[in-house]
Amino acid sequence: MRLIQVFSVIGLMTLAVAGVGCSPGAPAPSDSGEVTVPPPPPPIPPTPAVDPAPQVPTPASVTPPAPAQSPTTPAPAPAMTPVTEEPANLIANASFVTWDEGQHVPRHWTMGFGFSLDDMPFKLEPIEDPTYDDGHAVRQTWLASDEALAFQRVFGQTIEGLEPNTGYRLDVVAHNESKNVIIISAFEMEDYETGRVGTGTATERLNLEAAVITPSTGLVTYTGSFITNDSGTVKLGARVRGEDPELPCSVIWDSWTLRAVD
Ligand SMILES: [Ca+2]
Repeated sequence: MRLIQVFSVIGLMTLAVAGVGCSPGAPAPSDSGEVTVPPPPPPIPPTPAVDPAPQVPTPASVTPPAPAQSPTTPAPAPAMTPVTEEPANLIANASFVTWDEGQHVPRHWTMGFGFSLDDMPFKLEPIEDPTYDDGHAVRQTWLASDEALAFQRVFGQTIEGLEPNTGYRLDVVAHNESKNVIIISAFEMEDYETGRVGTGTATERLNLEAAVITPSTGLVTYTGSFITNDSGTVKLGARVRGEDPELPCSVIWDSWTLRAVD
């Protein structure tokens, strides 16, 4: 027995020595004392000497030459849907949304210059209703004719910064509840602050009847146009036409829009 054990130990040592240099995963002896050794890896066939393949660029790496363009050829424009941008509305608070506290007229609008509240020939009342653009409108009620009034005293707005000798279009959305015709005129003003009218005769200063507001049963868009004279400051104002209008009468103003015409 002892001899067998000694030989076994020697055999193991021999195998251990023979295993030096092997990978750590060298096989361990099995319980039966036999050692299983994995077969050697098959020999790697020598790589045949092959001439390197010619360097052919792949299609993806080929950069096509840029097309020849003459210096005068404009670059192609990107495909876009043309957008015509409408000029801005030149009237402030055009939809009658903003009223300053304690005021009897919407912000940026004027009326009754020089009158007291008691003797003013017209009055304004705000209307808040989703029927109207931006949910706001204003009802102007005439208690007396304002046809003979100086133009700066009638209801309207003075617009500064207009181009002289330029066409402008006025679109007014309104409901003329009366049986009278209301005229919106454009009138050249010399000065916004003082309300002085422009130079020249009244006829020369009055550009036109910018819009004619005929009686209606609901909201209607009334359109007119005018060409400025020399002044860049114009007042748009509304007056009842006729010497003997049916009074009182009223018009609901929903929005006024003034834009330059190309
Ligand atoms: Ca409105």
